[in-house]
Amino acid sequence: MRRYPCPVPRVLSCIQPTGVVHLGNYLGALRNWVVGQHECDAFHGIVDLHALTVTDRPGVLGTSTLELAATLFAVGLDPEVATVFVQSHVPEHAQLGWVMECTVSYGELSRMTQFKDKSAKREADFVSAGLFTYPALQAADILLYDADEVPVGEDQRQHIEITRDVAMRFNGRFGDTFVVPKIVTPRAGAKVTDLQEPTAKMSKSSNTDAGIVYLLDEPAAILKKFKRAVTDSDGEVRFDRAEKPGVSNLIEILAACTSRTPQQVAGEYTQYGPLKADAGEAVVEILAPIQHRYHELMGDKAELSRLLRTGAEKARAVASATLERTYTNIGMLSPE
Ligand code: ATP
Ligand code: LTN
Repeated sequence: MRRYPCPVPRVLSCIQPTGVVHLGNYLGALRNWVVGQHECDAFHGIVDLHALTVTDRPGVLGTSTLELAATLFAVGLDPEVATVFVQSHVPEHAQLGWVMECTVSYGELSRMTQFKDKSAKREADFVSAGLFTYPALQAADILLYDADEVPVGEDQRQHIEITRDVAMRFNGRFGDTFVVPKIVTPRAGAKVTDLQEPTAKMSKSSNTDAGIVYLLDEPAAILKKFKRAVTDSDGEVRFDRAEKPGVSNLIEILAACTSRTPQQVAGEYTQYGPLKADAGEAVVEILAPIQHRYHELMGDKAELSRLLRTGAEKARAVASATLERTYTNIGMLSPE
């Protein structure tokens, strides 16, 4: 078990460097990570090894990893406070990942809905074995850091459950080694839907750009996307996700950007035009300092690399102790 208990819970969450970060990622998740770093011992990994499960083009993964790192720092993750690291910079992930592959069963992996969905979507495409064993690597990400809590959305619940199961199985076989993490429902972030298709969530993998607000979109593009947002024809401003998904999405975005409740915002508008314009302006305003900081960071790659090196060193200090404990508890022959 962890030797030195922390006074605050250790919380870990990771993000894949695939696709471009959008407003849904920010308002729904990243903004909470920024608040959370001051309340707990926060670890955030950019999981480039996980992205390998669906990457087959050379030369793109490093760039998207760097861009995602700049984004995480730009939204406010403070490298002095939180531990932000790139997964492949901490070789213990791959090493413990193998141990986890030998602890999880084929049957358990076969039941993962993410694997079933993603492999079905890839149809005739190549389905790597890594896509199948992905949850074993994810378990390693979590267990390496003695994480007490893992805040994830509903889609990741199964992967955290499997992590708990393999941790308990390993502890049962080889003695107390891993902290069994709790799944925590993240503080409610805004749910952001596609501006063109307001019943679908805003998603990196959606097929049109017009409905997605990217974190790095220019102000004019953002305002245009809001101006063209799909609403409905009854003309009444009311917060009602089921009946009025488009209008409610605009209300929720504006509320999230201005720290108000959707009901407060809804009460202030009678027409769609001003609601769209104000939601667009509020997003432009909230993204401006983030974009400024992002471009500053991307202009100083040496500094960005330094921040990631510091993160990787902090991460390795914890991860290497856990891996060593794991090998010792199994009773593997030490090279010394
Ligand atoms: P994909 O389309 O490939 O599933 P995604 O855009 O959903 O990607 P993820 O990388 O799966 O993004 O998620 C990163 C984080 O952002 C997760 O915590 C997820 O819950 C959150 N998130 C993603 N989309 C939204 C959204 N539209 N509204 C609120 N939160 C979101
Ligand atoms: N599978 C997750 C990303 C992820 C993760 C993790 C999340 C990889 N390792 C560890 C929490 C903890 C996803 O697809 N969003």
